[in-house]
Amino acid sequence: MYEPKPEHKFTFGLWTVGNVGRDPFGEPVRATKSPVELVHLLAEVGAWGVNLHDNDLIPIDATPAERDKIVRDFKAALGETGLVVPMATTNLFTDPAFRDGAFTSNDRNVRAYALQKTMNAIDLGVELGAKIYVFWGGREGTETDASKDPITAIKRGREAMNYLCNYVLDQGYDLKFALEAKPNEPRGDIYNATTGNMLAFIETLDHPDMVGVNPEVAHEHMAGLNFTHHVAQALEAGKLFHIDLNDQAFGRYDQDFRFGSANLKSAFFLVKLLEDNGYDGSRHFDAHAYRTSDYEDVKAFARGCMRTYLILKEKAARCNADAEIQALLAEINADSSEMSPFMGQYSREKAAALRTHTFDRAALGRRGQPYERLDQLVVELLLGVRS
Ligand code: GLT
Ligand code: MN
Ligand code: MN
Repeated sequence: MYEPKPEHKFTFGLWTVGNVGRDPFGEPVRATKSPVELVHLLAEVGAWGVNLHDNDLIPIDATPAERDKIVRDFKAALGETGLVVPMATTNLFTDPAFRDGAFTSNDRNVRAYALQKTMNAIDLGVELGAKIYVFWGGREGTETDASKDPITAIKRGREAMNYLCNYVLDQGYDLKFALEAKPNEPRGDIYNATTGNMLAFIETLDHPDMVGVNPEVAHEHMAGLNFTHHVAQALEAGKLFHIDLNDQAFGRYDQDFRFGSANLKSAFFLVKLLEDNGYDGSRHFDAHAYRTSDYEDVKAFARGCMRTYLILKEKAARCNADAEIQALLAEINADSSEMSPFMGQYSREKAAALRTHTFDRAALGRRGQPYERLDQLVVELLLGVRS
C-alpha cells in the first residue's frame, strides 16, 4: 500500500544516498559509492529518479574523454534500471575558487568561471533529460558586510541569472530554473535567504516565466519559519517548480534528516498542501542518513522518506474525508453572504455602502473558534486512533 511508484515522482540526489558522513568534526564513515552503484541502490529501494550536480558525476578535473566515458556508463545504468534524471544543478560551492561566492564573488574572473561551469553543467543536465535546473547559492553570501555591498551582490546575481536564461533560450533547451534559498551555512549569511526573497527576486529578472523556486524544508526551518506557508506562496504564484523534502529541528545546524523524522505534524500539513493542490513536480528528498548508518541503513533511510510521504498522503485523504473534521471546517467557514454587497472586487458604491454599515464589534469579538477541538481531531487522525 505504501510502495513507491513512478507516478509519485520520488527522486534523490546522488549526493544524498551517496553521502559518506563527513562533517566539520569527523571523517567519512561510509565508503564512497560510484554514481552507477548509487543508481542501482536507488532502483533497489524504488525511487523514480536521480538528480545530480555536475561534479557528483564528473570530477571537476576530468578530461573530455573521461567525461564521455563516465556519461556513457551512467546512461547505461539509467537504461538498465529505468531511472530518470528530472533535475540537475551545478556545484558552485566545493572548489576553493568559490570561497567568496560564484555569481556574487568580488573576483570577476570567478564570476565568469561560474557562468562557464554552469553552461557546461546545463548541457550535461539536458543531455541526461533534465527539465528543471536548480540553483543553490551556498557560497553567495558573506561573513562580514565590510566585504561586499549587498546591492552590488543582488545586481551580480541578477546579471548571472539573465545571462543563463538567455543561454538556455539561445540553445532552444526545454529547461526551467528553480532557485533554492538557505539563510546561512556554509556562509555566515546567504543572500536571498528565504523562499519569499527568491520569489521577489525572480520578478526582477528578464525572463521571470522560466524561473521558479526549489524550497527546502530544512532551510526555512533553520530560519525559524513555517515551511508550509512558504510553499503555499510559491504554489499560489505558480512558482513551485521543484521541492526539497527533508527534516530539521528548529535552531540546529543543517541536519538534512529523513523526511518526517523531526516535525511530523508540519510534514503532514506540507504533504496535504502539495496533494490537495495537485503539485505535479518531483518529490525530491534532499536528505541523508544519520552518520551512524551503514549502507543497509541508508536504504532504510531512503525507503523511510518515501513511505512516510505516502502514509501522510493517505492521512491527508482521510482528513479530507473525515465527516467530523469537515463539518467543523464548514461551521468555521460558514458565511451568511450578508457582507457580499460590500466586498470582493472594489467599486466606489461598495466602498460607500461599507463605510455606512454599522458593525456590532463586541459581538464580533465574542465569537470563539473551536480550533482546539479541530486540532485534536487532526492529531488523533495522525496518531492513528480515528478510523
Ligand atoms: C547541498 C545543499 C542542498 C542543495 C543541493 C543543490 S546541494 O547538499 O545542502 O540544499 O539543494 O545544490
Ligand atoms: Mn539542506
Ligand atoms: Mn536542497
